[in-house]
Amino acid sequence: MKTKNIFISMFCLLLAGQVTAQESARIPLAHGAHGGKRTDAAMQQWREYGLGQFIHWGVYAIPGGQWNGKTSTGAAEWIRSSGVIDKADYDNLYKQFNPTDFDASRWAAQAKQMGARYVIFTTKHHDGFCMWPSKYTNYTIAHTPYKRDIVKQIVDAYTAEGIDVYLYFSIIDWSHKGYQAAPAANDKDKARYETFKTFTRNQLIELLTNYPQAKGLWFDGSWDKAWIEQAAWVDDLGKELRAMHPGLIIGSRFRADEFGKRHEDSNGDLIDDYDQRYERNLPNSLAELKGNDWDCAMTIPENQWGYHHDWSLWYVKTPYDLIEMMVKANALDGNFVINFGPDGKGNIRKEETDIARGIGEWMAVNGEAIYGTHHSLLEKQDWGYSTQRNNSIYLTVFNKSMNNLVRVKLPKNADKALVYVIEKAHLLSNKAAVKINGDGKTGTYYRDKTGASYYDLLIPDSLQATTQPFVIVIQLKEVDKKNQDDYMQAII
Ligand code: JFZ
Repeated sequence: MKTKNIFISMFCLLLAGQVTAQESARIPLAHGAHGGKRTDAAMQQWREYGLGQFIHWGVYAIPGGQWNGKTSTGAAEWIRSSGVIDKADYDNLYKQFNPTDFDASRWAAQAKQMGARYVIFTTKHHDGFCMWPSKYTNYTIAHTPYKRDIVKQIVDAYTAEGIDVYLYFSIIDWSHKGYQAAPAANDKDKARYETFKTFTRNQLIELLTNYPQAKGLWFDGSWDKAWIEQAAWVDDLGKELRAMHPGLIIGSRFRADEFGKRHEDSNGDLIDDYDQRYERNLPNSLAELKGNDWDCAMTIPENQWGYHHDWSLWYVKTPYDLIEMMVKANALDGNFVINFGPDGKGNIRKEETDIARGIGEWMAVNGEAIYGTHHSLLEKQDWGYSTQRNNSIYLTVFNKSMNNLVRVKLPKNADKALVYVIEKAHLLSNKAAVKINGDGKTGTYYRDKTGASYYDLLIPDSLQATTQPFVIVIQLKEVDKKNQDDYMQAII
């Protein structure tokens, strides 16, 4: 009896040991992440964008979420599978796609004014309709009354404005006979799926060949089991595309590793160049990001990407809402991308135009706090978010306190002999100096038990009634602690 128990405990110990060893061991992966964070110039440029524009445009813009008096409350670009329109009707919509009002240079000028540094454009959404004249299918812009290549017009107009172009491409393609969401169950389906793989590869090579100015590919719809199963092939395809297009940027929504893990591989490493999981959803801390690059694509109403006639169905974000999200994203080292869904004639709706203008006006004054900045050394504080470039820290204030002070908490210096002090502060909008409570020169400040110090910045009279977030730029200095006229004080 006793020996049996010993045996059992020994067995358990052995098992536990194995589990721990497994947890810490890295799994050798042929198709996981390849290498660490990119340091090349193309990726560096991507990191500095701060703000981008997304455009969802295709034949779904014609119904605009409504058909024969019925309204779909789902995403307008998904109307084909919403039940409000017959699939056959949807599949014939391209015969009437004739966006005669479309003027790519007008859209590009608007994006420029908004402050967007890159655009992501839907070359092909899940329906499979191609906004470029692909030679691999007839379901393209070339076979509409409009005829002209829309992707080319977008690429040319945005590039002319100095806005980098990224091509959105859906792996789901409801128009292709070989497309399947589930893994092939028999040889016939397998053979069909092979035709779809060839088609997908051809189209991607075609896009990079036709539009060499494109900086990257923004993949979508890659969650299908059938696609996930093709990990090795997809990985090879990615390598092929990168080889033909140096600097090409691809997010984490393209491929899975050989164990079917997406975004992060089986070792927890980010697959490809940036994390695409923050869709309509912002992270809350740097810690959860694990140092990875990331973008956040955001809709203006909840989950509407393509044009929808009736925006009264949802809360519509204001420029203020979007500016706050954008600043937060940048304070956490991400890019923020705002989606536009033009209508079937090629017009950007008034609500979106007004939002673009509102954001653009703010960016024209405060863009320095966004472009090329990264998270600051300050922790998150109640007044808003902070970003940093070199020695300048940008405090974007969203919450003004009743006493018109911005209390800034500076971290404890790693060097015990030193403390951080705010050397100078000014308003980004007009460069006017911002007063520091007490005497900024001698560094009167509060310090708490943890060694953190606090400075109060006085909000200038001119801004005390503002309804807009504003930016105060501070410069920190590290000074010898013993020279400091500081005092410990209990503060709220
Ligand atoms: C996809 C599309 O289905 C949608 O139409 C739109 O194009 C959007 C940009 O991408 O939708 C998604 C994709 C991923 C998530 C949510 C919606 N996600 O990871 O949470």
